[in-house]
Amino acid sequence: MHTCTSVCPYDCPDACGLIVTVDGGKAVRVAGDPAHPFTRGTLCPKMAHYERTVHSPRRLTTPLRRTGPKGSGQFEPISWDEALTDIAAKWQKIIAEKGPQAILPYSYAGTMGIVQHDALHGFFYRLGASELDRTICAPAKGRGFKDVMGSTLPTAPQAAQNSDMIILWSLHMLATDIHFQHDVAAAKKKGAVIWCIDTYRNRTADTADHFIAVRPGTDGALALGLMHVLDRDGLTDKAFLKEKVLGWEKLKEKILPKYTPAETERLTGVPAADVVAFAHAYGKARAPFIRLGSGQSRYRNGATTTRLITCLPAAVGAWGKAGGGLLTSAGASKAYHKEIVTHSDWKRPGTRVVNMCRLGEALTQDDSIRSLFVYSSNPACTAPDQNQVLRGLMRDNLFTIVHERFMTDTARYADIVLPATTSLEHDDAYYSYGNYTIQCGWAAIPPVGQSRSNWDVACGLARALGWDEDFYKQSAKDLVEQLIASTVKWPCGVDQDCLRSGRPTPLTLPDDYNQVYATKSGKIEIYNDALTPALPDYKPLEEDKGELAFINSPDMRILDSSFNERDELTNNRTMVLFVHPDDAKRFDLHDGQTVTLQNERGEADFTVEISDRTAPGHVVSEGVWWRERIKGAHSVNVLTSQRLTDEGAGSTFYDVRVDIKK
Ligand SMILES: Nc1nc2c(c(=O)[nH]1)N[C@H]1C(S)=C(S)[C@@H](COP(=O)(O)OP(=O)(O)OC[C@H]3O[C@@H](n4cnc5c(=O)[nH]c(N)nc54)[C@H](O)[C@@H]3O)O[C@H]1N2
Ligand SMILES: Nc1nc2c(c(=O)[nH]1)N[C@H]1C(S)=C(S)[C@@H](COP(=O)(O)OP(=O)(O)OC[C@H]3O[C@@H](n4cnc5c(=O)[nH]c(N)nc54)[C@H](O)[C@@H]3O)O[C@H]1N2
Ligand code: SF4
Ligand SMILES: [Mo]
Repeated sequence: MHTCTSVCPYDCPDACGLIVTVDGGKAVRVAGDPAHPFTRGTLCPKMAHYERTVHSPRRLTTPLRRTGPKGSGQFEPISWDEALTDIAAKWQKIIAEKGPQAILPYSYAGTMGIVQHDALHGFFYRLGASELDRTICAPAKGRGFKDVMGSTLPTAPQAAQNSDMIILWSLHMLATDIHFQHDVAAAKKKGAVIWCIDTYRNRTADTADHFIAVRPGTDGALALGLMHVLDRDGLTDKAFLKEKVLGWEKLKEKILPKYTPAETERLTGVPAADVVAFAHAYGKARAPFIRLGSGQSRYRNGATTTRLITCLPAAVGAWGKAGGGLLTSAGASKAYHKEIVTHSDWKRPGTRVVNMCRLGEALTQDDSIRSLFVYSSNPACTAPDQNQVLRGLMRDNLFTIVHERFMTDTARYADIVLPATTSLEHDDAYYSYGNYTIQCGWAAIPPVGQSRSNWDVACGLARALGWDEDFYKQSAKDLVEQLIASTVKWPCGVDQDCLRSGRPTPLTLPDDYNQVYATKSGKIEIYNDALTPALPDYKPLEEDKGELAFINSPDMRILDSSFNERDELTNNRTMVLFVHPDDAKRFDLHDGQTVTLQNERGEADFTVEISDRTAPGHVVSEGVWWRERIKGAHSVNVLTSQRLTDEGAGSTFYDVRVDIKK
């Protein structure tokens, strides 16, 4: 029995450090690493028993070939050689008949490790396949921040310990960023006041001192209403605005006058008195800190909304005050030269690019895509417009390969399934997008069954296709070594020995990182003439049909579709719908009843829970569940649309209206 360090591989901002106990080639215990500067020795409930995922009886352990109809889940085991030879032969035929762009890779962040995440990117560029625009998460949030701040590094989360006002803005901290709680608690001890801004009162809101409920997609108006009051009541930092900010006077003159507290209330549903109280608290705080999640960005106005919220710290000069600032996504990935793995230089100009939010459309509008290779993602569950995605996956002339750890909703539709390793079985280099830590995770146990890593699959496919590139003769470990070496470019240096040892490696930030602004003008750009409009204004959502707004928030027990494999985490209580008592009366609904929500894309069944956590006119359901976990097998993504955001071409998962089926 021995212990070793590792990293949580999931698409979670915390990127926790793990201590893994290994006995006889098996992981028997997983704990949080006390030496990790953000994990601080605790894990979330999902990862507390990661060994149950790693050694789950549900693990795929051999390649499979489909024997029944698509989607039936009927397969027979085959060898890796047969699987790779079969894939290469079918692809060569498709390429000869239709060209390489008839092949589409589809992947996201099932693992965040750079090598395994990007392992096949270069392979598909080299093949000449259609490219995938990886937009499913929150590119609109990234763009909205960048519009104002350029490539300035967002504030480190630990800085919030010195804040006197922390705002959890569309961030379900207890589900999605649980370790930030340590910093919030430390600040609270010193007297900080915690605010939470969300569309419904989730369990994170229960931990805050003040809760502001906004109407979905209207936070841009709220930000403008706050700036109106800050200006009106003399609470802006005039010296900071004059010296460090571009465009405040223009915003003040042209945009802010209309956003009176009364108008803000009309647009957002936040009572005018609360708008004023919130603005006064923000304007009077010594060092206010905003931790901005992604919720506000998953609407067609999502980038603009984020852009407007990003103007707030500038208005009060919060940047550069110890404890103040704003954190969207930390910039720790910048420590590595990812191109070592990704090889974007192998892209062929003019290649078709498919937006991953529009997979349903891409597979059904015509049959130009003849093969789909899915890895590190489960689009039959997590992509919007599920009915259209499933129609696409049912196509007889689509050759689908899924590289997975489990028989997911998507794997069920595959022609060939390939078994994937978990993070404890392969080498990788990790970074966090919620704090400034990087770390290597070296394989702790041998692969379970015949599973292979993404990198090994890339090398196997290259061999099967007769490629002789030296690149594919390297091991994942070789690539991790090169990534470690590439960290020399981090401005304050990186302790490479620490990184190589597998221990959590904090990235030192320049002292002035929140006082020097990496924009074209060198100032914070409220006015940005590279954009149309150069001055941001709230863009109301044009309302679709449907009596109710439908909010889908993360569930604490699962992470996107991951952890659905764990029976003990997912049992009971999936697809619960919070309905406000007024709506329950209006639609004659009672607790525990099954209700069907519908819109033009489809319908799904939920169990009603009458609750004042939500507001009248808004219904809420938490989690994206595997189809086998829910009644009727229609998940929330039957209701979501393939519409894209204003900038970044991102997903709009929360921009949904529904009716109750009578
Ligand atoms: N347990 C768990 N952890 C996760 C995930 C998970 O599914 N489960 N997913 C992982 C991934 S991939 C990501 S990207 C992150 C996401 O992490 P977050 O950024 O925290 O999550 P979001 O899904 O954007 O939702 C956050 C909150 O935004 C609220 N919201 C929705 N619309 C609006 C709005 O218009 N205004 C405001 N103010 N709030 C709104 C939702 O109700 C929700 O409470 O979490 C990661 N971690
Ligand atoms: N309705 C609704 N839908 C959503 C969201 C929402 O809030 N609401 N959130 C959206 C967001 S933010 C995101 S990021 C997406 C994420 O959606 P997905 O990309 O589907 O997310 P994950 O559940 O992270 O991972 C998918 C799969 O990767 C597999 N995997 C893990 N490690 C490896 C590996 O090393 N190799 C291979 N080959 N596979 C591996 C896991 O077994 C898992 O089944 O979902 C989106 N969908
Ligand atoms: S909080 Fe996130 S990074 Fe940490 S163990 Fe849980 S899922 Fe992994
Ligand atoms: Mo995400």
